[in-house]
Amino acid sequence: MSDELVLLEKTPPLAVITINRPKALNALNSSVLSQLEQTLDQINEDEEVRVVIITGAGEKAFVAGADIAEMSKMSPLEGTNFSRYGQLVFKKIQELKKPVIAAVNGYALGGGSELALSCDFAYASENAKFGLPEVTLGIFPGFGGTQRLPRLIGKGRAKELILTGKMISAQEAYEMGIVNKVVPLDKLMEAVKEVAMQIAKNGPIALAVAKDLVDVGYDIPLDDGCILESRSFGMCCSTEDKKEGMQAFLEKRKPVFTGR
Ligand code: DAK
Repeated sequence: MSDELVLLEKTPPLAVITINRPKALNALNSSVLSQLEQTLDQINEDEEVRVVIITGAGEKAFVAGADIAEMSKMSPLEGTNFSRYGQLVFKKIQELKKPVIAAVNGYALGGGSELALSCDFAYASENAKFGLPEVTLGIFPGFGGTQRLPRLIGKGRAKELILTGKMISAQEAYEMGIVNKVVPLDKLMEAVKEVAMQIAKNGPIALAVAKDLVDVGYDIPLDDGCILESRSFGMCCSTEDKKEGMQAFLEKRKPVFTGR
């Protein structure tokens, strides 16, 4: 197994990012966050990559949270910096120009749940467990969990999870809308790659704009969101991909999108 804390496996049009600290159940320390940020920057500019998948090394954990050993020693200033940096990295995932899917293959706790929440959507294996146990440690979620979870599943259910710190099964997470699909562990990557390939066939500019419109539009009034949608649609009409997509339909062939 590699010493790298974050692995990147590129098989265009897909890229798989693996958090690789299995002995610590892939807990996120400063070094992991920093390598994750560098990997995201690299992928964002890589035109061969159309869809990104994030998963955890091993069969036990996606990510068991922020690194408790590292956090236990932090001064207030270090804690602030760690928090700001984690939020920045997770925002990069949300704002990546390509769709990002979480393949949750085990424990997704604290910062691990927040990592999955910062992706565009998640699939989980049957053994996966979700939870935000921060309050049991005397802290609270700080990588966006108090903000993204209620937007996804509603305030009441989000507060129940955040305030109890309890763990829930993959099936419960599915019923709440935290994950879109639950499959056996040995079928997880296959299922995620299948949906990723379905997405990767589509126009990359349309994907980037649609992802952004959903995220930005969610937090603004409907009328403003619709204006944003119209203007973005106008911009899309100037792309070669729009011309190619419609031409291909009329010529009864598959489109070849270039992202231009
Ligand atoms: N950090 C560091 N090490 C961890 C870890 C974590 N989150 N989770 C597990 N490990 C390590 C264990 O210490 C153990 O190491 P060794 O003893 O072997 O050296 C190894 O991984 C295997 O774990 P266990 O022996 O505990 O394995 P079990 O199967 O018995 O239990 C478990 C699995 C997932 C139930 C258990 O490991 C566990 O409860 N882990 C902690 C889960 C947790 O509480 N996660 C939330 C962490 S707090 C903020 C920003 C972010 C955050 C908060 C604020 N601001 C910006 C304000 C985020 C906070 C968190 O994520």
